[in-house]
Amino acid sequence: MCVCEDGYENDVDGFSCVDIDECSLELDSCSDSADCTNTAGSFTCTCKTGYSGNGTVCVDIDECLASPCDPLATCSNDMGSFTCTCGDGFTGDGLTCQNINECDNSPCHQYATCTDTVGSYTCACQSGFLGNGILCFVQGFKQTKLENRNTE
Ligand SMILES: [Ca+2]
Ligand SMILES: [Ca+2]
Repeated sequence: MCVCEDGYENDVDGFSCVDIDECSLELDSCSDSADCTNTAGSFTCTCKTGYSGNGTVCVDIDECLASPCDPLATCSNDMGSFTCTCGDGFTGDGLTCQNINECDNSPCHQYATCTDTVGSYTCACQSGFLGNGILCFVQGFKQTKLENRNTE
C-alpha cells in the first residue's frame, strides 16, 4: 500500500493514489450557497451568484442597496436574488417601468373624457354633463332618479 498525500486515496489496486472527489462525496466544507469544484488533490468553493464570501461562508448580497430597479418600482431583496415590481399604474419588468394608458380600456363614463396621467388617469364629464366622470348625467336630470339607479 502506498501512503497517499492529503486529498488522494489508494486506488483499488493499492499501488497508486487517485484524487478524492470531495464535492460528489460531500466531504467538502463549502457553504450551501456555494458551488464546489473538484481539483487534483483538493477542491474549491465559490459562492453562487447573488452571494458573497470566501466560499465556506457565503452571505446574501442585498442588491437593493445599489438601486437596480426603475425609480418607479419597489425593490425587494431575496436570498440569492432580488425582485423589482413596478408601482401601481405602471407596467414593465421592474428594471424599467412604463406608464399604463388606462384610457385604452375606457374606464370613464361614455359622456366623460378620459385623460391619461403618469401613473394614473382622470375622468371628466363632457360639457353639458354633471358628475364625477365615472358617472355623468345630463344637467337637469333628477338627482333622486340618479340615486335610485345607484342603489338598484
Ligand atoms: Ca479533489
Ligand atoms: Ca439578495
